[in-house]
Amino acid sequence: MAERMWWKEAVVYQIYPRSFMDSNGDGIGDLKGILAKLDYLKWLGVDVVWFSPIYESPNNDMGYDISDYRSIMAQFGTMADFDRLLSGLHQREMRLVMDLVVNHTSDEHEWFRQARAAKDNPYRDYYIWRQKPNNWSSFFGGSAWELDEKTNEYYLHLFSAKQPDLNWDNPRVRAEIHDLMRWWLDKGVDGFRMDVIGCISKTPGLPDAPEGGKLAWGGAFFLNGPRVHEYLREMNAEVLSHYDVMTVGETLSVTPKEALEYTGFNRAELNMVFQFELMDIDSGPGGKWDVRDWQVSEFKRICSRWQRELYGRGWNSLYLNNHDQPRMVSRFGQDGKYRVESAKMLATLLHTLQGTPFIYQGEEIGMTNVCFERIEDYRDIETINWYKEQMAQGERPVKEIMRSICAKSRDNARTPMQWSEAAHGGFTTGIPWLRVNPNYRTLNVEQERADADSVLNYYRRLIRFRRENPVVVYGDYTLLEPEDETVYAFTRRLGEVCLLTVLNFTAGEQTFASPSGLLPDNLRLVLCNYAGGETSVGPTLHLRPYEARVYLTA
Ligand code: ISL
Ligand code: CA
Repeated sequence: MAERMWWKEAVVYQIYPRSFMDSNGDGIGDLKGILAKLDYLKWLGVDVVWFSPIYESPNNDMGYDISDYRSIMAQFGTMADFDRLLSGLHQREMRLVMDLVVNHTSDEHEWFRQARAAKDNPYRDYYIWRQKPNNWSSFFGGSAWELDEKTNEYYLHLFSAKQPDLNWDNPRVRAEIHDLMRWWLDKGVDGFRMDVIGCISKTPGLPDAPEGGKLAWGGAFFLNGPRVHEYLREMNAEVLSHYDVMTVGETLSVTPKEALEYTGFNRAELNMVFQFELMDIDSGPGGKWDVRDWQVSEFKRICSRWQRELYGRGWNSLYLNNHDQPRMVSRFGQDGKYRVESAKMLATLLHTLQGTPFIYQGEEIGMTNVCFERIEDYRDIETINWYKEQMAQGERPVKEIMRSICAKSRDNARTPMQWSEAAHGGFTTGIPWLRVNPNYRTLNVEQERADADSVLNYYRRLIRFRRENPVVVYGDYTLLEPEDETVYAFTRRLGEVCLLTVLNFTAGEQTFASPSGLLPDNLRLVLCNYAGGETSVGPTLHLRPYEARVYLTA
């Protein structure tokens, strides 16, 4: 069994503060709003809360463009509010993980103001400058380079032009980052989620991407770059190893082998990373907006590869959605007739795989994608830029563009939390910064709390189940029937204890033939998203649409 650690046993809940709870009617979620909901989080049973960025920011990318790492965004509240929130969490025996966005800053950060003031400014080398841009495209469309008119050079921005990339090859930059991390850790925060941390080291010389013409994807020269592990080991030695914290790095396009280089128990870098293989399952060759069908066998193959390859050597993070991704029930389940069943089915997967589960706000009530009809209702820079680009190209009909946006826009996840059937879902007494999903009248926390069979109460049960059964945290993993295109079934074992999860991924009834001889005969049903159902495992299980069952040795 792997060494026991609190962050392996924890369930994490991600809060997107702008959309969680507004306390003062300005339409923007805030820290006092979160404070008012701490008892809810405690009731739900989560151990750790992660806040998407709450630092001072011009909000070009909703807080992922930070202009001061040591102050709280005025719209969200004050440092005093933050201190109350942190102690409120600690009093309730929950921990807080902060978002650390240090691949880039805002162009309004003091470092960048200095850097662009003159070529010989001491801060110039905090960023990455060239007389001529290379051909890299940015994540948010267009070139990854912006001309700074005053000094007549270009700076690199992998994201928007208001998010200049920091130059991690400069030791002063790294020391500044270590300092600000210590500053938050000394305040008592319990760890960091590190934004695009796999992008911090760029290949020297910043070579052109070979394929493509004018603009091309330069990922080969900045994803898991040459010095990223050196920088993370240094950060661990300088900062992290001196505190009892958890860390999770966001690493785009990592394989399990690369993930082990970040998270291996002997590596002294990070505890876990977010992988994107599963999130890319429905993206075609044209990228995320090029939506394609996926197969259950493929889904199982991806999950199983990560389960197998990290077992005993590193640690998995588990997530099915977040603030950048569509709602899991709309994407991997079904948000119509079987919304409740399929949300619970996916929740069962999330909580019985090996790794640390991350719940994204609203997931626990089965919130769905929103699909606004008009582009004016969207707020996300990535969505808006892509829409404009597509319209300018004029190759695709608007309808088709809006269909992709409906499936993939990050705003699907960012519509306000649905607390009650009051106006705007009880999120605000004012006008919300992003429209509430109109289904809030029948899909909200208040109603689900009162309903014993709700998605919400099922999450509560799953979280408790995971806490009470070490096999879920530390057991090994075996996939059953890999080629089955309808059912995902796997076992987890720890010593004599065996757990069996069986999930129907379809809207039809299915049967599952349990592999004879492989399973102990004293398995008993402990969790199910329907009433009734076979309580022990015979040769054949009959599954209803999106049915989920968990069996455990008696
Ligand atoms: O959102 C994405 C897919 O639609 C990703 O390309 C995303 O930009 C990538 O996962 C990096 O995300 C992180 O860094 C971004 C920020 O916009 C995201 O919100 C954040 O999670 C830049 O800081
Ligand atoms: Ca507010």
